Amino acid sequence: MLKLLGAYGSPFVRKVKVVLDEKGLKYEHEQVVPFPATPEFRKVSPLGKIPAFVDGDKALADSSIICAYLEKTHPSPALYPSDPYEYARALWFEEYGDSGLAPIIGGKMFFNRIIGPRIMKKPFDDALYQQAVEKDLPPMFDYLENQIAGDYLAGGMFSIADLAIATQFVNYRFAGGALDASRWPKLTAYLERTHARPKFAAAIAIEEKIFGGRRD
Ligand SMILES: N[C@@H](CCC(=O)N[C@@H](CS)C(=O)NCC(=O)O)C(=O)O
Repeated sequence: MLKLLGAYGSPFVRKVKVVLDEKGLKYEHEQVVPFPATPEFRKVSPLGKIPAFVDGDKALADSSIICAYLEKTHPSPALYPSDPYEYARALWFEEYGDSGLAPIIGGKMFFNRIIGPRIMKKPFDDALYQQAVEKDLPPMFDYLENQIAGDYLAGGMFSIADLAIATQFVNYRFAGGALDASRWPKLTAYLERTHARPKFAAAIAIEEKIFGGRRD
């Protein structure tokens, strides 16, 4: 049995969930909130972060590693381009989402506005939020706008690149972020298309019930 461990609201857990769903796999999804990570959870995720993943007697942590494993164990449909350069570009966009967008959208916006106040009893820091929206993100959105040439970011196919970028923008929306379609028209249309894919839309719909409403 395959098991995904990690909580709704995490862009990294969502990334793995949509990979599992796109590949049509059956799995159990156990909600694990890592604040704090228990010693039991650290046995499968030594850094104490979500997601973790269990396949029978095998355990893995980190969304990128789990997705790479799933591609090897369940190659169809492929979610990584086969051309070497496009494959590497897909990994680059995955990195851009995970290490570029996530600390800003996740840390300064989503965590700051939603998780901190709701779960950690930490007050919302408006200055930090505005810094993300006004200073940090616009050049990153400019970069992405310039990278979108067709429907997808890499290899002319829906791939891990699109998943890793689009999942961050789900948190952006949950945190109250709005994208200016007149400034970033290609990015706006691209995200609408990607989020409307049936598996992505279904994953978002579940979380919308938890994070889509009132913001503290
Ligand atoms: N590189 C990791 C990042 C995972 C990550 O940062 N997860 C956050 C939640 S979105 C977490 O578990 N944070 C708990 C902590 O840092 O202690 C991945 O891709 O899985």
